[in-house]
Amino acid sequence: MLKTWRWFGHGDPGTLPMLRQIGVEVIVTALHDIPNGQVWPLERIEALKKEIESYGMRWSVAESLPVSEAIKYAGPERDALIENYRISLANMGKAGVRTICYNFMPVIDWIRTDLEYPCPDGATTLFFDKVKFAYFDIFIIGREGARERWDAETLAKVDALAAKISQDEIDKLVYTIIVKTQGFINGNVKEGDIDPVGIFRKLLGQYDGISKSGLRANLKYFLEAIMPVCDEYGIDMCIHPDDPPMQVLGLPRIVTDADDIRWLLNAVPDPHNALTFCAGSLSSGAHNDCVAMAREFASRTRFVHLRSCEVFPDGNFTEAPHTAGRANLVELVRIFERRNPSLPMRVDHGRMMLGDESKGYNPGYGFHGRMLALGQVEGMMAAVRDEIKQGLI
Ligand code: DNO
Repeated sequence: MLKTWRWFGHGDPGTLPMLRQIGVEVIVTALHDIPNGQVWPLERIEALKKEIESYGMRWSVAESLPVSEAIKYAGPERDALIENYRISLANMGKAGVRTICYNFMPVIDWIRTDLEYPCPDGATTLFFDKVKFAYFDIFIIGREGARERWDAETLAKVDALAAKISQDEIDKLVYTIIVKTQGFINGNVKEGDIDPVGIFRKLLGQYDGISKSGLRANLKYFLEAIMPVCDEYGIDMCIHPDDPPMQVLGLPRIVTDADDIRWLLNAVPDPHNALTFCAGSLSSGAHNDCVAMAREFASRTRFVHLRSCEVFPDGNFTEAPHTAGRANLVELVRIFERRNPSLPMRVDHGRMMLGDESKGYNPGYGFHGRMLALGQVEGMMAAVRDEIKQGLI
C-alpha cells in the first residue's frame, strides 16, 4: 500500500519537509478553510497540489470533502448543495485528485470523551467512556427519551456521576465532544462559537423523524446525483464508517457493520461508490469482525485507515497500539497488500508523546505517535511483501 499521511495544511505543526523525511509518499488533505457547502475552486486545488509536489510528494486523496447537513437531512437547499459538490468533484477530477473520503454521519463525526487519557508509559491516547457519554446525552443535551437509550447499569453509574461532577468537568466534556473533536474536520461547531450546546441541540432537531431508512434514502439520492461526475473523472467516493459504529443521541447511523456496508455498495453498484476501510472505527464496535469485513469488502475499498481499538466489557473503548487490539492489522495488511499494492493507506490516531502535547496538534494527529505507528505498519508491509514474494501467501 502507499504510505499516506493526513496533513491539515499550513497551520499543521507537522510540515511537508518533516513528512518527506519519514517516507510519506502521498498527502491526504483538504481545503480546510473553505466553508462546508462551498465550491472548491480549481486554482486552489491546483496550487496546493503543486506545492505538495514541490516537496517530492503527491496529493491524491482528499479527506474530507464534507457533505453538508442539509444533504443528509434532505433540507430545501439539498439540490443546490449537491450541485456545488458536483462542481468541486469535477475540479478535483480535472486536477487529478481522484480519491475522496467523506462520511454521512448526521450532526456529529467521531466521538471521544477523553482526548488525553494517560497510558501507563506516560504517553496519552483517546478514550470513549460510555458513562460520560450517556451523562452528556441525558444531562447536558437533555434529549427527550435519552434515558430509555441506556441500560439500567449504565443509568445507575450516570446518576452517580451526576451527583459529583463539577462544572469544570461538564465544560470540558462539552468542549471535547462537540468542539475539539469536530472543529478541525469541518464540523458544525467551531472553536469560539458561543453556546455550542444550543447550536448542537438545534442541529439534532433537524433529524427529528429521520429513521435509518430515511437517512439511507438520502445517501442513495446523493450518490446517484454525483456518480455521473465520478464516472466522468474516474473519482472514487470512499465513505468513512461511523465512529463509533453505533446509534448515538437518537440519530441514525448507517455505516456501522457488514450489513450496512453491503446495503450501501449494492444500493449504488457503480464501482466509484467505494469504501474507506477504517479499521479503527470498525474495530471500536465489538460486533465487527474486521478481518472478515476486509475480506468481503476489499474489492470495493479504495482507501485504508489503519489503527486498532480495544473494547472493554463495559462498552468503553480506546485506541490500542497499532501492533495490538482487535483489528488485527497484520492480517489486514495481508488482505489489502495482495489485493492492490498501490492502495493509499494512512495510519490514524497515534498516541500523543515525546513533546507533541505542547505543539498544538489536533487530537489523534500528533507527529511522533503517528510516526511510530507508520514505522510499525511499514514493517508489517515489508514482511507481507516478503511472504508474497516467497509464495507463502
Ligand atoms: C477522525 C477521522 C474522521 C474522518 C471523517 C472522514 O479522526 O477519522 O473525522 O476524517 O469522518 O469524513
